[in-house]
Amino acid sequence: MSLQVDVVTLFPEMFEALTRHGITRRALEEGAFSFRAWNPRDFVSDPHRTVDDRPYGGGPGMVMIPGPLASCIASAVARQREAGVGSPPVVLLSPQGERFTDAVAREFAQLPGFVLVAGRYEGVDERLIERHVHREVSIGDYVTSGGELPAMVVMDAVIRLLPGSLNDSASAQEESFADGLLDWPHYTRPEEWEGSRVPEVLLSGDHAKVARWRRKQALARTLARRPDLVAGKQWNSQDAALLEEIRREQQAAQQQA
Ligand code: 9D3
Repeated sequence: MSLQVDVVTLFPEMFEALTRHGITRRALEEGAFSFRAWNPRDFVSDPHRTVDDRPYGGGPGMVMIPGPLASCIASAVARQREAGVGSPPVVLLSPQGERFTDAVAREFAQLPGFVLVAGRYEGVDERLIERHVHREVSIGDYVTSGGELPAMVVMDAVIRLLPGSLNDSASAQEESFADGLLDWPHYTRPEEWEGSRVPEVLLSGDHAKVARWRRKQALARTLARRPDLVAGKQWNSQDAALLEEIRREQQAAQQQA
């Protein structure tokens, strides 16, 4: 059975960015996952269809009231149960959440389903979180205008890992974060563009040489740009040799300067 994803959001149309385009659209059409958005506004009956109110204790902005969110989450969870998911985790996208990483994406991709809750305004009434949210996830230390884009980031990263997604198994394994290194540089035609040539090794047809060059580039770039990714890593003898070469070359360059 395919992954069941339900999202609670005041802006269901935003998710058409995923359902109407690219790899994620294809995965949906192929049945790799099922998706439904739920709008808390559809769960309120007052004339103004109120979903937010002023914070107790004062201060700027508005807070999402718990009632409509709770009804909405209940419907989303009910749909998951009907689809054969036992009790799905309810995941709130929140600046207070644990960081969303490749490891979390792979964990979510193993589940039968989950419910994402995207907040708007200053946040969500804490009692709703205590009672109905199992996990809080943040995509990083910057401010977005709501939880929708973060929810789509989570969905996109998870969907690409699903079997039956265009980007499954082999290629997903080889990607950046699977082995903890950044990508090597890529080149395509033309061979010379505005005076810059493609590195000769890539034109050599020597596959072993190309593979070695790419691995070395990936190691050098990761060392330079993301030392946090390589700190304390255990290298095999081939990588250790390439790293030693990189260090020697850097020292030589330093002597020059
Ligand atoms: C400027 C408002 N902030 C006051 C300290 C709080 C705040 C409220 C609501 C900040 C962001 C938001 C909307 N963003 C999210 O709900 C969100 C988010 C994010 O902003 N950054 C990274 N990950 C996420 S997940 C959900």
